[in-house]
Amino acid sequence: MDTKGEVLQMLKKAVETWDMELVHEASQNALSQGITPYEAIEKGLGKGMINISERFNEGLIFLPQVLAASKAMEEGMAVFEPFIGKDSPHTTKGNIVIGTVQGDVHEIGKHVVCAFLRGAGYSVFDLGRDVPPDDFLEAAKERNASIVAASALMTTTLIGQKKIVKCLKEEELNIKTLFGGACCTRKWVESIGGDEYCSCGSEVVECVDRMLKFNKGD
Ligand code: B12
Repeated sequence: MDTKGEVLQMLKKAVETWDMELVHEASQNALSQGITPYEAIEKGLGKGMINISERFNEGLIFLPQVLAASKAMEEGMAVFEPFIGKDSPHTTKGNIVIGTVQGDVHEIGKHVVCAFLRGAGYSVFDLGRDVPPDDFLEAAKERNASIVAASALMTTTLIGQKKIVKCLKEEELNIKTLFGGACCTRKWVESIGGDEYCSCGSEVVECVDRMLKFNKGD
């Protein structure tokens, strides 16, 4: 029987080697060992993706390999998703509209964030990738959202987050904004008048819980 550490390593390796068979084997192994989906995603699959990012940055691998690893990560997440939030309450804690900003197709990190928030009992409406600012606004009104969240992975697309803040402020809607993504920082979010920044999936639930509690106290 593999130890928990070994199974997490297997998940990491499966993404690093974009080995679909290993992704399934390791994911099933994790489930049968009672490893939580959160741990499997953050400490297993996610660690593999971080390693892929580093190797890409160092020029050791190229876009096709990154894409293959991304697919392996998504495949693994799909195995865990049905088990996330199985024990969470059926009543929703609030509606969240999320998407990746216009011009940006990166969405693995956003999927991690969605999975964790759904698991914590929020209703999450994922608009996908390359989403224009107006679409965030319309979806937020339609869904009566408490929070609009947006991911941006590129310096060139960060501006999309600023446009979302502008759109929401123009309509004077009482909706909070939450931003993240590799090139997004707390300083940037403050500079555009956004409400919150969160750097990773494992902290997002705590962050959103805090934001909405603050809302209720208003
Ligand atoms: C995977 C990847 C891709 C995949 C995306 C697949 C997919 N389905 O998403 C593919 C191959 C398609 C791709 C394409 C491109 N990519 Co790319 N890609 C990456 C890479 C290697 C990893 C990103 C990733 O998935 N990480 C794993 C996840 C789990 O982490 P994460 O995204 O950071 O998310 C976590 C947190 O940031 C946070 N978070 C994320 N979103 C949100 C949102 C909210 C609301 C919150 C609260 C938190 C949060 O929580 C997440 C979980 O912990 C990064 C390198 C990097 N260092 O980020 C480059 C990177 C982002 N890509 C880059 C580039 C340039 C491109 C391309 C333009 C390449 C090209 N020349 O064609 C195209 C983009 C086309 C476009 N218009 O968008 C650059 C951006 C440079 C910059 N600073 O502007 C990077 C940084 C690589 C580099 N060093 O050059 N890419």
